[in-house]
Amino acid sequence: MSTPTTVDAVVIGAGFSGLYMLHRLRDDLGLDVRVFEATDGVGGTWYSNRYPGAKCDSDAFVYCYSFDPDLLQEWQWSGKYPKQAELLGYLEHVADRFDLRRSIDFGTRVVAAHYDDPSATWTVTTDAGETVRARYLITGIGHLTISKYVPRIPGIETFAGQWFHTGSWPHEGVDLAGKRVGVVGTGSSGVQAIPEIAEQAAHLTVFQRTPQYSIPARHETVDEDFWTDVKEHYGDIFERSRSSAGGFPWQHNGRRALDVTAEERERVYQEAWREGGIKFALGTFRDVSYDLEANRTMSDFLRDRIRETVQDPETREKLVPDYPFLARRPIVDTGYFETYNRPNVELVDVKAAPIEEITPHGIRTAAGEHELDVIVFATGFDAVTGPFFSIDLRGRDGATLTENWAAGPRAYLGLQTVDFPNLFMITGPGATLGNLPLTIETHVDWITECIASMRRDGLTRIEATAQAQEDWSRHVDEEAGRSMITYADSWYNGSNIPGKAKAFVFYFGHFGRYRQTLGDVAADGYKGFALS
Ligand code: N01
Repeated sequence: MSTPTTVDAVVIGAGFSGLYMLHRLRDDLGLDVRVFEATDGVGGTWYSNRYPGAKCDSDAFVYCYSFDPDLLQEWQWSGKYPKQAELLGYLEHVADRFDLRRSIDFGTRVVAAHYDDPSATWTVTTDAGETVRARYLITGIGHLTISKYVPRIPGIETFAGQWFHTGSWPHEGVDLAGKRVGVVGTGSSGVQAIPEIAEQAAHLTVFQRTPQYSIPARHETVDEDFWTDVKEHYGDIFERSRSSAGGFPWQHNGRRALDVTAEERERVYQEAWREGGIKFALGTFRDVSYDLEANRTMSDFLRDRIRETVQDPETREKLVPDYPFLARRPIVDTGYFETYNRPNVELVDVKAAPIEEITPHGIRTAAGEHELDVIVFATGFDAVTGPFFSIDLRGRDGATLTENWAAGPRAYLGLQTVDFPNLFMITGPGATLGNLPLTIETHVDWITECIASMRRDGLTRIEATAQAQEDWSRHVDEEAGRSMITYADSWYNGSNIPGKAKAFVFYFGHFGRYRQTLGDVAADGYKGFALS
């Protein structure tokens, strides 16, 4: 073990969060910063998720950094929802443009971080055996990528073919030509992967437990004129996004779905449907996100679209969800439902006949065996807590997050958790989700200002108070209770992993008002935080 070097701040992760945090602390505050990144490159989720079809399903023109007007003008996206390689290229460009790589240790995983109260510092240990002492520890570890989830299915070790998780797809790709492929899982990753795999493989079997709603991307609805207009109005676009409900520049139309005629509802939904993409979820009636009856009109519209797309009557009915749209994260697809019309694609309902085992030849459900050469697990992640629990984090008096978060993760404003002074979490539990790059910028800017203010005032320790954390967590639960999230199981409420504590992991309130709250808390002398 080396003698610890001392820096002002350690940042874990070099994705969207870590890169911008480094830039702000090092280049704006002049701090000594070390960033540790477990993989060999920048990009975080966009470095790791390389499965066929992986692309951004938020609109790229706002799924990017907004902090530098020149960067916004000089970068040109190729289309509405760019592929993984383009997103990764963007983050590599940012790393080079701001000379960030020289402060990042790549291929270096933080294995432990222990807090020492008398000195108010963190001692961080890496898998290279290095120890670094820092006043501030900041996590930019994401919600998902680190903690891939593969269900424990008996017999997996006997499988004679190859299997992969979408989140750790080999960088050199996998040759699926002529193969019989099985995809388990139809979340955002599965819905993106399935159409591409169907094109490559000889035969594709999709093992679906819960059907999904999905909105067509309609890449063709943006063109040259759109990009010219975006670049001219970027300032305004991000201003609107920052004060919006979801971090995007779209607003609902101000009306309630049940106040208008059925014909008018149909007209509004059809218009948004023709444009496609995530705007469909955010840009129609204001009550579809919280009123079940209003939501039913939108869910019915979507169910009709599935029924008119899928030709085989039996397959069609298996694909129609029975829970409300927006109860899970909205998905945007390119040809997802159309894929089930291909002769080489078969849908297996594993809720009706569960998977019982993996055999040397494939997957056996309660209804029979499906022979496969390759199995793709698009089965998601042990979200939010998984990445934190993968590090031996010890707070004051040896407190651990595994114990403190046994009933579900809690953090004040999604930024700090009790017993862990000077640990900031970029988009930690209880933070808004929204348009993630904008949420990340919101947190990074807040943390930067907080550290700057502490240094000005000669303060060395900041910690969320128990009362503030409790009050915020109650508010998080209330807002989630008002949303559609309560109507389905998913990683949003901790119910995707067997045995995991069920808890709402994000703040589903209004994005703009959340930003306002952060500003007010800072202006009020960091209300809810104990500083010393
Ligand atoms: O994971 P998921 P994901 N047997 O948890 C099924 C982000 N993302 O990787 O619904 C059979 O959503 C499970 O079934 P069920 C985005 O935030 C972003 O797809 O639980 N099936 C479900 O179908 C997203 O929300 C982009 O019944 C099993 C699937 O596996 C998040 O990542 C792209 C099973 C898991 O779906 C996670 O998405 C892709 C079992 N034992 C992802 N266990 C962008 O474009 C699980 N399943 C930005």
